[in-house]
Amino acid sequence: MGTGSQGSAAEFARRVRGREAVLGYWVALDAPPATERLAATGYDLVVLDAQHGLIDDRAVLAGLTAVDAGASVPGAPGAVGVVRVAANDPTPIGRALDLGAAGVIVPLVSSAAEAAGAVRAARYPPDGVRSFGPLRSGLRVGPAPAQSNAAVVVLTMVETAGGLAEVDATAATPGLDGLFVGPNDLRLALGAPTPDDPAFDEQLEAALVAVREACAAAGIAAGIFTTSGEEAAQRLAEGFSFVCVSGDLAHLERAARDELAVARAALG
Ligand code: 3PY
Ligand code: MG
Repeated sequence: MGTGSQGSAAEFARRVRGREAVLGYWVALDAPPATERLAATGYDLVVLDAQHGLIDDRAVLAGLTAVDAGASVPGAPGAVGVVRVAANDPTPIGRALDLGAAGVIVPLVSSAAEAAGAVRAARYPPDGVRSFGPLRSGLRVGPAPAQSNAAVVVLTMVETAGGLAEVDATAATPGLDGLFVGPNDLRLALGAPTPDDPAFDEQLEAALVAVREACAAAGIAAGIFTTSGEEAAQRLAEGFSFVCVSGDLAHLERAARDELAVARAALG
């Protein structure tokens, strides 16, 4: 097993709140044996994407269990499981946490008021409105409500026009641990016709500076989704501390294509 504390929710929260670099892997496929292996490779967190990934409630349960299994592989440094929930709603947020997530990434948050709602959904009273029923998290996150409130990490996504316009107020939301940029949606929100239109690079980079500055002023983590180690390294150098490097589906496709090209080259 890893260091134990390295992979615990409380230790992960300490690192995120200290704005230490944490590196994530993005999982969209419901393939627990692959997720287990990915969790043993050295990433600090594995994100299960329940918004766009093929990840329903049962897959969240299987995926989080797989992350914990991977984190306990001898020699593995230990990763925690985090869920990008389907929506900013207390039900999916509470369920992801009940199923054992160390934290949640909440999509499409467009105002400070919406961010405050996400924070409340993730915390038990008196800090929030989470209902008590920690079916799986009772084994490892907290488990007492106050301990769970302290350990669970909440990041809201900046990926809408409203979210960008209110970025300073949102970053200052009490109890929020970080902002997480969704570059695809954010570029569309800036008016781009496609999520990778280079004509909007400059506007996107300006938005990223605004997010980083808002996070720095509020003393919370600045997070972002990237698609390669190279891009992740660039974002870390710029000051993002919570970076999801790349993901399973992208890697599978890339590796399959690259290996095929190598093999086909022999055919001339
Ligand atoms: C985005 O880029 O919009 C995301 O939500 C990250 O997957
Ligand atoms: Mg998005």
